[in-house]
This record gives sequence, C-alpha cells and structure tokens, in this order.
Amino acid sequence: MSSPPPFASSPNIPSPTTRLPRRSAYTYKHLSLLSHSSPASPLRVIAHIDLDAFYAQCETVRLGLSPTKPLAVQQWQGLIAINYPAREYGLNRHVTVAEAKEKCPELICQHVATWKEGDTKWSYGDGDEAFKEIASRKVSLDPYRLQSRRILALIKEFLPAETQRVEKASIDEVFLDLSAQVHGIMLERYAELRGPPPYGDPSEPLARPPSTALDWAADALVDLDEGRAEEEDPDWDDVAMLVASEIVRDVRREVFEKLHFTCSAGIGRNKMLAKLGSAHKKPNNQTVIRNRAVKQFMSGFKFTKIRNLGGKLGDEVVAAFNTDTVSDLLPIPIEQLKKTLGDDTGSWLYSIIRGEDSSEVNPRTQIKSMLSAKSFRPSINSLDVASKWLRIFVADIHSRLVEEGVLENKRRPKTMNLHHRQGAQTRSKSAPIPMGRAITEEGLFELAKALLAQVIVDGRAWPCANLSLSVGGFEEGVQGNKGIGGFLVRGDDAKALQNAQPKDEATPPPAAKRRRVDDGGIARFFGSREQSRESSMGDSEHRHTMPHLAEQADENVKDTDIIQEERTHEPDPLLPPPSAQVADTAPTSVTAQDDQDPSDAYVCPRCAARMPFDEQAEHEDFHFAQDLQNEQPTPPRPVPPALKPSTARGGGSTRGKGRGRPAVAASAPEKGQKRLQFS
Ligand code: DCP
Ligand code: CA
Repeated sequence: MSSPPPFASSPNIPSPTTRLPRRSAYTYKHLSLLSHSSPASPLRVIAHIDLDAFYAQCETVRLGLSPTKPLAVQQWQGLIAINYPAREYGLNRHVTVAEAKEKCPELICQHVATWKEGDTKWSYGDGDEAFKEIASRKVSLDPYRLQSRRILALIKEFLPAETQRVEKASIDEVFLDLSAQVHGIMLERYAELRGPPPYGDPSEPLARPPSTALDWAADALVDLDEGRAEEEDPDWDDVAMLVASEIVRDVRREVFEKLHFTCSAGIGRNKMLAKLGSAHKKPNNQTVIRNRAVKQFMSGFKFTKIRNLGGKLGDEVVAAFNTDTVSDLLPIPIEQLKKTLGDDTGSWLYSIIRGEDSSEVNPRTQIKSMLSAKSFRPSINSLDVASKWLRIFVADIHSRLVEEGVLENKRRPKTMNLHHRQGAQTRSKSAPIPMGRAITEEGLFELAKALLAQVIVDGRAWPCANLSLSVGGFEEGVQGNKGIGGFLVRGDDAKALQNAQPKDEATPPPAAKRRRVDDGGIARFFGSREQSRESSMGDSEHRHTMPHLAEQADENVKDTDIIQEERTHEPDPLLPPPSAQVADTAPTSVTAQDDQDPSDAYVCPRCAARMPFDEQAEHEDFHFAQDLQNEQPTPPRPVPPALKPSTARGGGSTRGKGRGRPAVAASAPEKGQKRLQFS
C-alpha cells in the first residue's frame, strides 16, 4: 500500500494546471442520483465503521482503565475479545486464559457479566468464580449492547437528520450511506455543480473538478489499479470520497471524544468495499478505496474475506474452483460461474469480485425479536383459552411484522418460540418459520398452536401462569434489497423447495389446503432438514462456541440455539430482563414462587373429572389425543428421514416424560404427509 504525497490544496481552489473545460466521467444524472442515495449512482459513497476490539474497549471504558493496558474479555475459560495492546503479545481468541497470562503477565482478564440463578439483573464477578458456577450462570451481553446503542445513537445524533442513512450491521458495526450528505456538501463547495444541465439534458457530463490534488489527511489509501497514477487529476468520485472521509473522520472523533471508543472505518462506493476497507488498517484508522483502486484492492483478497463468502458458500466456491483468491476467480467467465453455482449466485459472485455491490444501506431499526406475552392470574386451564391468547399474540406480532416490512419480504424472522410457565417451571418450544413462502397470520397461528401442542403432550401444561410467544432471528428478505444476503441464506432451502413449492409464494393456499400437501401446512413450519429440527426441537441447551457468529447473524440468535425446557430461573434470551418487563403483558420474573392451585386435586376443566395432580398430565394427554382424532386432517409434524419415530418424540427428552401417554390414533397420513410424533 502506498500513500500519496501529502497534498495540501483545498478542493475548491482551482489549480493553475487545470485545463478547462474538461469533461468529467460523470453526468448531471449521476449527481442527481447521488442526492437520492441511489445505488445506481456511480458517485455513491458508503462507509463502514467497526469498533476496535469492541468488548475489550467496553470493559476498559467501564473500568476507567488506560487504553494502553493490555486487556482481554473472558467468557468462562476462553477469550472473546482482546485489545490491541494485548495483541502485541501475540494473544488472540484461540489462546486460553492460562496461556494468555503466561504470554502477558500483566494482562487484565475481565469476565463478561453474568446472570446468576435468581438474580434480577446481570452482574460482574470474578472469572474463576463464574466458571465454577457455570451451571447456574448465564452470560449477559447487555453491557455491550448498551454501549452499542449509545454509540449508534451518538452517530445518528451527529449526522444531519435529513440526509442520514445508518444501518446497524452488528453489535459493533454500522454502515453509513453518506451519498446525500456528500451531495449537499459538494454543491456547497463547488458552484459549478449547482446549475441545471446544459440543454436541460441530464446525460450531459459534468465539468471536471477544479482541483488537481485532494488532501486525504491521515486516511489510508489503497494502491491504485494498474495503469492509474496518483498524478491523474481527480474526478467527482474522488471528491465525493474525500468529502465522505471528512465526515467519517468527524464521526470517529465524536465517538472518541464523547464516549472514548476508537473505531476503524472503510469508505468506498458500496457496502462490500467499505467493509473490507474498515478491516484494512486497524485500529483507529480509516481507509478509502477510491474507484480507481478497486480492482487492485479486490485482486489482493481472498474471496472468503468478502461478506457472505466466509461460510458455506465460500467453501463451495473454493471446492468448485480450487482457489480462495479473487485474482484466480477473475478470469472465470460468468457463464461458468452460473453453471457451477446457479444463475443468481454465479452472477452475484461475478460482480462482487469486481467490486460491485448494489445492496442498500438499510436504515430501519433492526428489530431482533418481537414478543407478545401475558401473565395469567388466575392461571388458565385449557387449550381453548390458551389458543385464544395465542391468536391475540399472533395478531399482535403479525401487525408488528407488517410494520417491519414482512409483507414486502424486506425482513423476516426465522424462528418462533413459545414459552410456557407453570409455577416455577418455564418450558419453551421453538420451530423454524418456513422460508420461501409468505408469512401469514394463519400460518403463524398454526405454528404457535403446534408448539403449544408439544408443551401439552409433554404433560403438565395446566394450570398455566404465563404464556409468551416470540419470533426472532430476523434476516433480510430477497426483495427490496438485491444484496446476496437475501437469496444466499436461502440457497439450500431454495433448491430443496424449488420443486415442491407452489409458485405463487405471495399468496399461499388456504391453511386447510396447505396441510394436505407434503410441502405445505404445518409440516413446513417445522422445516424439513434434520439439522434444523434437532436444533429447534431438542431439549438441551447449546452454548455457542462462536458467539460472534451469533452476533453477526442476530444479536439474539442465541435464542435459536437455546432450548429452555423446564428450566427454571433461566432468563429467556428473547425476553427483556425482568426489570424491563411491563407487568401486564410480559412474563413475571421466574422466582421460586409456585402458582399451582391451592386445592389438592385436579379438576379437569373439560370433563370435570377429579384426580390427583399426578395424573393430570396423563389425563390431559388423553384429551389431547382425542382432540387430534377429531381434527381433520391431522396437523403433521415432519419427521426427518433419518430420525426414527421412537427417537423423534418430544425432541428426545431424557426426562422420561412420555410415561403412560395414550397413543395418538389418528387417521393415516395422506401421501407425503408426516404424522405428528406425539407418542
Ligand atoms: N466476539 C465474540 N466471539 C467471537 C468474535 C467476536 O464474542 N468469536 C465479540 C467480541 C468482539 C465483538 O464481538 O469484541 C466484535 O467482534 P469483532 O470481530 O469486530 O472483533 P473486535 O471488535 O473484538 O476486534 P476488531 O478490532 O478486530 O474489530
Ligand atoms: Ca470490531
């Protein structure tokens, strides 16, 4: 990488060597598109800001330590964030706490905050202590989320409200589309840009900028493409980048001065380049990728570093073409990429390795999950009543989903969770929300009911003191944002669904019909892949070994892995902390209290039979089986081919809950329909 000579000229002082009039490569139309932040403008400017060693900085700031002190953030016995002074000792996320302390004896290892059983708020404590109590504690990332929100709020406050477009990309990253703001500044600085196009023709080229050199201050600039020279006069795209880099420098300064965090930034013509740029020179630097440097910049990369190519797709491309470098992929014709990877992915890959990415900066607040809940006093006692509540929850959530752009498929949740509380017991059931079809209220309701059915069939559903329904794991949809995120996430599913799925995805058939086909109805709600079923229906809690991956996908994505069944005192990751919950609509904190009816016998609300509480579960199962028989057709719960019915029941519970449950004697499934594995 080379830096240009430190030119000091002001952009609005014409150089004596400027030969006027000269034509810019850009037109009035391009300029006008810039003002609308249109991805179609070749003058577009996007920035990506990424906090340096984020969790570590959070701890340094919280503890009021000098940022020069080596510090690492510990989670149980691993390190999840290492500040830059500590990195000088060769520390990285793969070393253990013991190894780290050996390499850097003065290292401060701060354990992440944890929730302790029974606590109503997370707290910080000693790492060894925390590890000893790993079984009763649960990590809280709330302190980092809080800092993340403060930083985001500050950035939003700092940028002019009328032109800002800010997308929170993860807990410590934001994208800024600076196009409109840059456009305004350019017009202020350069009078020649203000007039109407000659002959009223927007396709007329602009005159070249009057300056011959731009002052990039402390920015890192990446090497220019072959055949391009620093001596070449700048065009308006360079000016736009320069203005953007000034804004970004100011933003970073503000974040540092007000909140004491350093961050790195990348500035380029799209999100992909901006993101690669922010990682280019860390910490506390910003890198500009000018359009005339894109080719050179890209060719030096392993494509696995590119957003969305780090995972499975990247591996697929490596395997298919036997390389992981952009430069090796560049000579491969688009047709070959399409043939190997499919049309969409092939075309996307062809563009992305050439530095093209038209995905938009999505300024909407990234809602991570939505929850609707009710505490019941007195407790409720029947499927009927519970179903009514589910209806209300679904309606509530669905209307918020509509607001969130679900109808346009802008964003959609991946998972639904049902939490059920009886006394001190909380049970959760979750299932993937099927992709590749519209999310409807009816569909969500069917799914919620199926989750409740599983709680019931496991026994001890009534009396129920609290029910809460949530959807989470939001991801970008395909439409409205042509970025790869939309269709790649669906890659495998899409392929699998292609043959079976009705074409009119936007208008799903009525629920009754959907149930009858192999690709429709409730079967689809449970997903078809063994893996997804196992992760969502299992009983055990999976702790993330790669927490960051979870963060990247969704700050609450841990929800999808955490299965809380009959766990007590565990804060629900989808729920706000109890202190933040509204009494009437949110679950009360789970304490040792027991909401069981004081009477010593259970009276069945459906048939009025009286029995000891011990027999309640079995009795309910009897009714449930009856209900199932009466319901035509039977809502199917898919059984992955590899799972035998005997192992599929109840998500593989090891707590022996299936005792004495009556078998479900439902009618034979229709062709392709899977039987609910309730017994
Ligand atoms: N994180 C995590 N587990 C990982 C990776 C990251 O818990 N495997 C958390 C800790 C990080 C935060 O996410 O501080 C942000 O992740 P980054 O990848 O951005 O890493 P850092 O911000 O720590 O460092 P950098 O300066 O390289 O961005
Ligand atoms: Ca970071």
